[in-house]
Amino acid sequence: MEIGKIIPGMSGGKPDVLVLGEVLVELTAPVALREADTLRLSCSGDALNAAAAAAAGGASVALVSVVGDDELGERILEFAGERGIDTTYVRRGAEPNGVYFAGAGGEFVYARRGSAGSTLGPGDVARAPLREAGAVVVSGITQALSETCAAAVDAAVSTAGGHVVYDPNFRARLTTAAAARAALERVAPHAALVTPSCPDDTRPLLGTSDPCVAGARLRELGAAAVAVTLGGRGLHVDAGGEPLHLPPEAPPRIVDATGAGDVLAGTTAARLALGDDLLEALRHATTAAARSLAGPGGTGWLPKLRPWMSSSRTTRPWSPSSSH
Ligand code: KDG
Repeated sequence: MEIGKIIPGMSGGKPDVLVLGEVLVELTAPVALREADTLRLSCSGDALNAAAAAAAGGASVALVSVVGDDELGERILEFAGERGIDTTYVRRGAEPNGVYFAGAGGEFVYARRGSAGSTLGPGDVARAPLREAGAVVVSGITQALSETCAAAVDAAVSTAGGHVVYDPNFRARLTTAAAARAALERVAPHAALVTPSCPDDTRPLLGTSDPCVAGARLRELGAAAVAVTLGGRGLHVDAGGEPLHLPPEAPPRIVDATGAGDVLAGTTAARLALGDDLLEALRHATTAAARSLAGPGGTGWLPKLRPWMSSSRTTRPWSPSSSH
């Protein structure tokens, strides 16, 4: 078994952030998929997008994953390395990499069953420094890929020594609402932060499109804090006191919204690991997520974050009308 490339100056050190999950080959059409004859090839997947954002957010980051032992696997490792992600804990597998096709009409088609990434398991987690990392990012997508992936997430969250950041990321093409809800219930008690999107995650997983109710239900399930993402309307934050509304930052321009939630989770994990409090971390993360919309593909545009300077946005107590 060959393990991925080592980033000079970083390997051997303990990463601030570990991100678990599958990296996907991303094929994007400039038109609807049914009409497409040319595709742009890049690399994506929630784990890679979150890891790239965490690195841009100032953290040292390592990916825990499996990629194919082929040319596309090489490309993934190079793509990750160029974004400052340590791939020491990426195993090379005999299976091909998972792929998704994205069309201009918002279509999203997977070819990932039996992929290298879906063979990730508890053994891969055991080789990674889970106890030492300041934060660990896991997602419902990873839990939905295979039994071994679900077991890897269970092992990671119960071993993690730092903040567990969990994005439920419900995907009806990968799992059922009942299975995803059970997966969420296993992780929530370990989570420092859960980042469901409303209503795409909250309706199937929590039976509500109300961010206040979603936040409260996740806290009842054991999450220490919840940041419900409201698309262009910002975040609803419930950390146990009075819930807050964090307004959005205007994106410089909108090129591609894919992966904005991953950028939010990865940046928040980075900032928590580096010592920010939750609201500071989330402010950085909303800035990064808004900027990511200005670039193509799942990783989007990820400039390095500067320390939080803006005083133009304020947090205010949550009221139902404040999200509209
Ligand atoms: O938010 C979109 C991303 O999550 C994207 O990278 C796709 O990882 C993905 C998935 O499995 O749907």
